[in-house]
Amino acid sequence: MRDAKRSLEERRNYYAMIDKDNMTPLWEVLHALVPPNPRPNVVPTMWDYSELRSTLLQSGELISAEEAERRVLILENPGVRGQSRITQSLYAGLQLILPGEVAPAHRHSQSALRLVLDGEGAYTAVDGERTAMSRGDFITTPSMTWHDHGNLGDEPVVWLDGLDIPIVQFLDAGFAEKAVSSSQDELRQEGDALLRYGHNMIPIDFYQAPSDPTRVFVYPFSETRKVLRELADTPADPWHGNAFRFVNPATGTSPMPTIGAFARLLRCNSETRPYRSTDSAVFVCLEGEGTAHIGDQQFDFAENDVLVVPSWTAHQFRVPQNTILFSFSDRPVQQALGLWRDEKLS
Ligand code: 1HN
Repeated sequence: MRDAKRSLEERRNYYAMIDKDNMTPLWEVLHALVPPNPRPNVVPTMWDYSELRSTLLQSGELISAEEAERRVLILENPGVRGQSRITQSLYAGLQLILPGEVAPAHRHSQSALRLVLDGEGAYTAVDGERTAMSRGDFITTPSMTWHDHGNLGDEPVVWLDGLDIPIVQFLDAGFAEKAVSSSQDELRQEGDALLRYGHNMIPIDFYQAPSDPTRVFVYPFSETRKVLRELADTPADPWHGNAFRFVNPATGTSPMPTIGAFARLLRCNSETRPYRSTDSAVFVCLEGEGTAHIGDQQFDFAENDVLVVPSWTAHQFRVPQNTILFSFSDRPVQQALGLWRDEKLS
């Protein structure tokens, strides 16, 4: 029989030898490379908006939106600090814009969404059209669209940014450029895109591929809320509640190819059954409150709180009142690649 200790030493020497040639043995890492199921580094977590609001407002005294270009506190998942990501594949941050401020126009390969959380009076312009931002509005800024923000009102405005930064980084496919002027010229009147593409009709010769981003760049919360509220007493899915995915109305697919977005109403005194899927998700409470069980952790959440559900982590929600949750994830990427899986438990 061979001496196991000697054989270990032989192996180590061998590894050191091949290391010089930029090689390494697969058998030492195979199980980590190809795990039997997802082993996310990101962890379940929550940001309590009521606790963080004043901290965020303090950043307004530190730097202007103009100087910062975007005055944002990045929400870094505690499992992967230093990587500017909230999940393995997505970035999120809380952006503050004060009255009179402008966040100058630029564009980049990374796709972005905004979910308006706090304050009235701000706008976002996307490719020459402005939209006023109201609480709960879901706004898209697809890849390479020009965008700038401003606050015409008299109160601070805060929204959540979600971007596919880690995906674009992983693929080394990022480009960005600044516009010559900080605010875009208005090319179309406000509301044009929603009228043209978002009311059960689209222009007669307009066709898009399933991966093309939506021209409807604002999904007003007034409309989302109306749907959810008016259907609140209809039968709910035991795992999802009354849950919907946002779509590009011209294709029926995700508004942007890399980020999927969802909204659900969980009925008063209900509990969803445990569920898991391979797309790590970011949830935001827009109305109501409740308790989220995510893996072995429990979070009491209220309006504007931000929660992370890591990939393949069983989670369920319990709510004492009608509660509306917005969420986003990389689901369309996984679905396009044939990787997405989910499981309805118990
Ligand atoms: C960006 O363009 C915005 O337009 C926000 O508001 C956050 C983070 C990284 C790169 C670009 C915005 C961003 C960003």
